[in-house]
Amino acid sequence: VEWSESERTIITSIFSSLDYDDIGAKALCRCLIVYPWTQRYFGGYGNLYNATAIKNNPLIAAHGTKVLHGLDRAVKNMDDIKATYAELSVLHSEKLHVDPDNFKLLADCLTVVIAAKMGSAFTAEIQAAFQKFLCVVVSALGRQYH
Ligand code: HEG
Repeated sequence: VEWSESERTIITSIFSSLDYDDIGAKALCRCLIVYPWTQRYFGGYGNLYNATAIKNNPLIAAHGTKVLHGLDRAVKNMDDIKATYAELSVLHSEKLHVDPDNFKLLADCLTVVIAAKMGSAFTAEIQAAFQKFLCVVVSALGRQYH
């Protein structure tokens, strides 16, 4: 994957001003509410009974933060995201048995949450760079499935 200087700047600047706790929790909550079948992987996380329960669940919020911090590694290794995520891909495939289609669903929820946060500052150019970045992440996380 080739990155232009402007794409690199956009990705770095989005992540440098990110509130990981807020955005991470909101993105994961949105995924669990909009695509309820994704709840199946969080059986040990307590009450996910409805949208309010999901939004008030501290374990979900903490996991959202963890997932978002997982993206830091891609930001720091933009030229080799595939290798960066080889191990995390194996974990999601062989240990967690997460259907790789779900990576795209969570990525789309993250885009919506960032867009809502940034408002009119989330221009088409920024959206294009951000979605390209997430697309490479999703592809890398799906690489070790067979
Ligand atoms: Mg995953 C664990 C990152 C999508 C379900 N996920 C993790 C961990 C990271 C991570 C960093 C911790 C790994 C470790 O303990 O070593 N996840 C991550 C990213 C993305 C993603 C970057 C995509 C953007 N995860 C994802 C999706 C699901 C999922 C879509 C399910 C719908 N992840 C999942 C579960 C765990 C992790 C169930 C284990 C949680 C636990 O141990 O409590």
